[in-house]
Amino acid sequence: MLSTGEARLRDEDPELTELLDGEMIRRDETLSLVASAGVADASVLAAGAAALSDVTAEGYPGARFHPGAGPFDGVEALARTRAREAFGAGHANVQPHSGSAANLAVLTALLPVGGVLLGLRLDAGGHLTHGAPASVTGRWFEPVSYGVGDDGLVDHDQILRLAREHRPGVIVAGASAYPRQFDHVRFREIADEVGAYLLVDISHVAGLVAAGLHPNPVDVAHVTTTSTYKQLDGPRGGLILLGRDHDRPGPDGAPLSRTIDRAVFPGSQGTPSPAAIAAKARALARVREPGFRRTARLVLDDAAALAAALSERGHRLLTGGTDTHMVMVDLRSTGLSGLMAERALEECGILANRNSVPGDTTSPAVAAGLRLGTNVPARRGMGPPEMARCAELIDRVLRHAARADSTRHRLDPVHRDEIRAEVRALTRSFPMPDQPVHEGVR
Ligand code: DSN
Repeated sequence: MLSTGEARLRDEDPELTELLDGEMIRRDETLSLVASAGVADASVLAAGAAALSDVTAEGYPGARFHPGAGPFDGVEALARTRAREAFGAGHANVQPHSGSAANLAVLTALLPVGGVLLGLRLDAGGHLTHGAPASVTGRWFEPVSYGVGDDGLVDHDQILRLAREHRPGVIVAGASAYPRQFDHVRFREIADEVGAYLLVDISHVAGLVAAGLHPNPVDVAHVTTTSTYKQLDGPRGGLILLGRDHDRPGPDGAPLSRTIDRAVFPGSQGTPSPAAIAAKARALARVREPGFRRTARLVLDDAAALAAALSERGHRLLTGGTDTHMVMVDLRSTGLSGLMAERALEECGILANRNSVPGDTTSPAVAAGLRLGTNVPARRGMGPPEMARCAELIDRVLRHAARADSTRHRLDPVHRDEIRAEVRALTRSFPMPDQPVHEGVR
């Protein structure tokens, strides 16, 4: 039974419907190992598609700049409560439109223009919004970056040395492409020694944190940020969480929570997205359910199995393995760039994105590494045996790609079709979790 909206979409806009149906098929038939990808729960999508799409209400619950926000006030208050409960936070702001928007708001709250920002370098796994030159955070602020040691691990001695030398106003712990846990307590000690604020960005591991399978930084950091779509099975969006420091005075003398809220609205965003906040509220309730924790456990087990199987096949992994959902492959000894590997895998129905690795001399658009993650396979119910199978398929693709025609970089069609069929058989055995599907697609 189609909803009125879906039926009209299908009748009135076949061109768009065909593209959307194509996406449903693509999701089903490809094996996504994109580390930043997740799967929004069907109930999350339903909450985000509800009537709140039409609400315009700047401000916060009980203090709006538009009338008619009663039900939305209740939804935002619920989302804030659930965010606090999910992460043991003293204060939560659920309005950021993304993790990047959350980081930008926090940095503008804590740092003056030109203030020193110490974060992980992009090629060592840092995020654009941690002070990368291409980001506004690298231009408004004075970025200083730390890297990793020869073992691939964050080097706390280097961070301390840089912090003493440059006296940052904010130190960022967290990454987009780093497969290990951060030592939040060590970071806070360094921040306290130099009088910096500590921002921990848990976008990539928020589900593991919520499930209690990864250290929770909320009470250690001054401020913690996350996106909601990677591991929380939520909508596109961001969260800002404050722990035991939420009431202490911020840089402007007001309580830190108020300073952060003002930096989101009116500081860097106008009207929030009420429908997205409803979807966040739903996702934040799900993280407390046993099924969510079981999947988070599987995410970790799958990543460990994938890393072990790739290592056994001779692939070089950054840091030698993983203790998150992420596995980083260093391709420098294979003759393949990250771009070549990504394209060859995609030809076979396997999705994983190219990524810079420490000391990379190629551009980020080419990159010498490949980033894998297990959020999506775990949500499909794939376990360690399937991860061993994935490693075998990836290994075959990369070996064929390394021997491929060096000018065209195309796989032999026979090999490609053979592997693609095996990928299809695997994905057919583990369908995507229940989500709204356009009639006639399956
Ligand atoms: N931060 C980007 C990533 O990790 O892929 C997108 O969320």
